[in-house]
Amino acid sequence: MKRLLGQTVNYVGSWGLAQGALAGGLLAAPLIGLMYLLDQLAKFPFAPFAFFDWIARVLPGPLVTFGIDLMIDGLRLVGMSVAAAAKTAEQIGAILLFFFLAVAATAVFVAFIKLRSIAPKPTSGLVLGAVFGLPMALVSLPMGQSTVNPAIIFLGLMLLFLLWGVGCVQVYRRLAIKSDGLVTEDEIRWARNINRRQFLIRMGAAAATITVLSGGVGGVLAQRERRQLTQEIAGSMDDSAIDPKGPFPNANDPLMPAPGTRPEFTEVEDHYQVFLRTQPTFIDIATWSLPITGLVDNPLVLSLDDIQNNYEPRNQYITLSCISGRIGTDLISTQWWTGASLQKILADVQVRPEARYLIITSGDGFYETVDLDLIASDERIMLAYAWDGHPIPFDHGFPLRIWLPDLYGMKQPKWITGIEVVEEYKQGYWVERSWSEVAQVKTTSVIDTVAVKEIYDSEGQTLVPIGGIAFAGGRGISKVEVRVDGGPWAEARLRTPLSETTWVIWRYDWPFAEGNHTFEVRCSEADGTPQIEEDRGNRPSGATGLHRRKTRM
Ligand SMILES: Nc1nc2c(c(=O)[nH]1)N[C@H]1C(S)=C(S)[C@@H](COP(=O)(O)O)O[C@H]1N2
Ligand SMILES: [Mo]
Repeated sequence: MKRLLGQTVNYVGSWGLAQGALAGGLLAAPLIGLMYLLDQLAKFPFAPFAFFDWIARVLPGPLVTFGIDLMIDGLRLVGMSVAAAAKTAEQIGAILLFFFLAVAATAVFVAFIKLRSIAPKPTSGLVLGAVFGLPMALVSLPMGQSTVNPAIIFLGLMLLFLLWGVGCVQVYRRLAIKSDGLVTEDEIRWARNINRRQFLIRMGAAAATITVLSGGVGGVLAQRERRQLTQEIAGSMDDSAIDPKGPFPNANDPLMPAPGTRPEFTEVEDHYQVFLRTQPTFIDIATWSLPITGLVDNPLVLSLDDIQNNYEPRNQYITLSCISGRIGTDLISTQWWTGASLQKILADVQVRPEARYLIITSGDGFYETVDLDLIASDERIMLAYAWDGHPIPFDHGFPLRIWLPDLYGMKQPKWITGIEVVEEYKQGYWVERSWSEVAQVKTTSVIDTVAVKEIYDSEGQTLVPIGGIAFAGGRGISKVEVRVDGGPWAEARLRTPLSETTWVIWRYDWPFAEGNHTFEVRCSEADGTPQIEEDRGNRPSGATGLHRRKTRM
């Protein structure tokens, strides 16, 4: 009981917290929806993603990795493709996190009020909105890609948060204050007209309507923008100058992959994606150029045209893989890359003798260091601008990314915005977060399929096609072996790879036997070095161990 304005106010005892949380959650949904709409309309930073990205950047590396691991394990547990679902899961996680923080903020606010026995005035919601919104807005501001004045963005976001706070307190008051304790004439009239359940239903319906409408319109706008950007990117470059990949170099190989083996060539839209932010980075080609500065005698600022036209294009079938992949990974894909040899470009900037490294920076805040000796030793290292004969899609690094044979993706910046030639070594983004400094691809082999349904008879035997991939970075594969139920290793047949830097498709036709069986695969590098069989997790240097598949037949 508390005297306020000469009237008695009576709060529903322990229900207050839950009702505060309910109010916070009820209004957090439309808040999220409206922020999403503003993001699509005027490129406002979307606070749930911006906040999530901020956390991922400032938290200690092991904690971030732990979070990512948890998510990947979760996806695998429910049998989802990590390559396809990871970003979506992350985005949903970011929105849920924001939602629960909003709920928690409201509950804490209510707890504070109850503790102090204050009867909240509607305007006290401004405090709630400011306390929750201010850090969110401040963290979000630098994440936006908007051309709108940052002050306007800040005010716009704060306005939404303040409205949310005021709304929360209003809803809370309506839910938590017993009607006999209402304060103003207005409230008493209000309470007479609708009861608490009706109020909740109406509020819920209104909140849901705003959420669905703003989310839906935002979604449509987002799709339209994606199409627009894709078109813009397609028009940013003279595709006709890029070699089409033509027929596959191994088109005549008689060994057909076992049915169910992943495609040997990954279509661009199916290529796995990994990037540190919640959303891909879009680089506006109208204002983009590549400065190469630092310890050079002839600093250059190259346009995309320069890189494409001044240097002999190099084409290469390339398998790229991610160090976070587990045994049996699907964070691995094979594409046709085109770019300019970094050796040739560096020759033009005239690197000084004392220089030892390149520091490559990216539009999303990512960076990596590349040893100049490595570049000098391999002319294939390139700054790539095309995949499958077209500009690299914006999720994959438009307009420019580097390729370093034999290394995991984490060493290979996309969305390159600058190259500095330096003498001092500096750890890259993921290296700072306790991943491997070298990140050389670990040799791995995967059973994609035990094609029980494709069982067939040949020369008096009944055979089951089994197949998959083997990959050893730039070191090549000489042998793949399969073992059934711990028996002897039997050699699989290998299909000629698309290039010396792609995975190899293998196939083993196994004499069928009824029952439960465990299949295992291992491989050897071109020089005979066997795949590491010891089970070791992906961190810090990439997973090792044998891939197994159990099948009942
Ligand atoms: N700028 C930038 N480059 C990046 C990353 C990133 O987050 N930002 N991720 C790296 C990682 S960990 C991998 S595995 C590859 C993935 O490239 P893809 O998404 O085109 O498959 O990009 C690498 N380059
Ligand atoms: Mo990666």
